[in-house]
This record gives sequence, structure tokens and C-alpha cells, in this order.
Amino acid sequence: MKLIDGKKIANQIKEEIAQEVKQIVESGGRAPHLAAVIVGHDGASETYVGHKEKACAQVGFKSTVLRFEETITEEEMLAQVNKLNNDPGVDGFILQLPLPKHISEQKVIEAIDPRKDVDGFHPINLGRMVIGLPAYISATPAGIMELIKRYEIETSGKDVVVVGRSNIVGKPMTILLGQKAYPGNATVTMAHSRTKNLKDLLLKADIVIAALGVAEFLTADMVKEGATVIDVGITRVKSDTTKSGWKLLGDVKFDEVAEKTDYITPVPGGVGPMTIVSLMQNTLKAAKGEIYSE
Ligand code: BQF
Repeated sequence: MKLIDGKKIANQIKEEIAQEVKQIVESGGRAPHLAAVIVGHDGASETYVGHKEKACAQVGFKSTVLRFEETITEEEMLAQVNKLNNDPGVDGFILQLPLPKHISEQKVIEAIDPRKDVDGFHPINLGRMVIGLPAYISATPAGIMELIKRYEIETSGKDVVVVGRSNIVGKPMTILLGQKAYPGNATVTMAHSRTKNLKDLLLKADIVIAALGVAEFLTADMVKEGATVIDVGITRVKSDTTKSGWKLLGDVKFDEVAEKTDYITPVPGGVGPMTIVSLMQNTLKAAKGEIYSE
């Protein structure tokens, strides 16, 4: 068993970004600027936005957090998005999801200027990714691709099962690993709650991406000997063994699955830190105008 150390790789990449930002600033440029919009007071969302602010500080980016009460209307949200679109001082911005039920996430996402959509949630970025054009790729799939690269995990001709079909993780991951590139050239199956014989499918997989959001779903009896397992789950459960009173559980029963795997990501410290660092990479690209350069 080899541990895929997302925290370590994320720290290395942050160092690399910090170096580049230093050079930009030393040669008279301004620091990249990421803005985040958060609505309401959801504990997990607060934590995630905190992680993003901290990472911005570590790499030398400017960051701004715009906070709104749950009572904000869809119209007001759209006006905020418009303001950020037109603010030349903001390179990229994100909407921390979920938004309150009375606001259509799809509608607000579609109002984001694709050039500032560093989360890669806009249909233009998703569509461009699907056809292999330069695009902002959503941070979790981008982070997983980076881990596969940095650990030099073979994907060509491999059988991959992605469990979960969300627009943010499962769907893009399926496309990326099937792309004619490295990482890619895999034979990818997207499995979900209606999949028949999931266990049989999983037992044939060389690589499993667990992104269904069910704590400790994947057990040792579902994994082939020598497989690579990427755990995207992060369920917060109450705990009396931690200071915070919470602990994070992945979608994988780590201890028993790890005994069978070649490579495996832990939770915490696996995919999560890479999600944050991919957002930093996307923001740097936005500041440099790298994706939409024509
Ligand atoms: C770690 C997210 C579900 C829904 C919306 C580091 C994060 C998490 C874990 C983090 C996530 C998950 C984020 C660890 C951002 C990843 O050490 O294991 C960082 O901050 N994430 C988000 O912004 O929105 C989500 C998951």
C-alpha cells in the first residue's frame, strides 16, 4: 500500500505558485485576486471558505469574501455576480455552494463570466473541457488528475469506475479519464445509485474514484487486489475524540481497503487539499489570461 499524500503535494504546489506570484509582483504586476461569495452560515461552507482564504494568503494572492444573509434574493445574487464580472480588480471568483433553496444555482452559475469562472461550473467551461479546448476544470477533478500525474499512476487502457455522477466531480472525472491524453485513455464506467451489480463492476476496476457521498461505502470485498482507490468523500460526523467535536469520514473504509490497494488517498489529507490548490492554480491562470487568450 502506497499512500497518496494530497496534503504534501498540495504544499509543494503552493510553494510553486508562491514563487510565480513573487516573480509577477517583483516585475511590477499585481497579485492574483480571488473573490468568494458565501450565503448564510453553514458550518461546512464556512470551513471551506476559510481553507480558501488561508491558501490565498499562503501563495500571495489577494482574497475577498463577500458574505450575505440567507434572505438574499436571486436578483440580488445576480447583481453581485454582475459586479464581480465587471470588476477589473478581481481575476476570478467562486460561489460557495450550496445556495439557499429559493435561489437557482444554475441561473447564478450561468451569469458568471466564463473567464472568471475559476470553479469551472459554467456550462461553457464544462463544454470546452468535454471537447478538449482550454477550460477551467472544476477543482476536485483537476486535483485528482494532478495527484495521478505526480504519483505517475498509469491510466492508459485501465478500467476505471467512477462512483457518483455529480456535475462537479463524477461527470467531469469520467470525461477527463477517458480523454486522449495522460492522465486519460482509460475505459471509464460511471456508476451510480441505479447501477446493477456494482460490486462485480468494482471488482474488475484498476482505479476506483469514490464520489458518491456515503460515508465508508467502499469496503474491502468490493476492491480488486492491487487497485488504486481515490476517495472524494467528506462526511462530517460527530466525534468525542477530536478537539472540534467533528471528524471527517471518506466514502472508503480506509483501513480494510488500504490492505488490498496499490495506491490509496486518505481522508482527511487526500483529495481535499488538492481541491483547494487546484482553485489556486485556476486563479493564477485567470490572472494570466491563460485559458481565454484569443
Ligand atoms: C482535507 C466540498 C462538498 C460540497 C461542497 C481539505 C477541504 C476538505 C478536506 C475543502 C469541499 C471539499 C470544498 C480537506 C472544499 C473540499 O484535509 O481532507 C480541504 O476545503 N474542500 C468546498 O468548497 O465545497 C464543497 C465538498
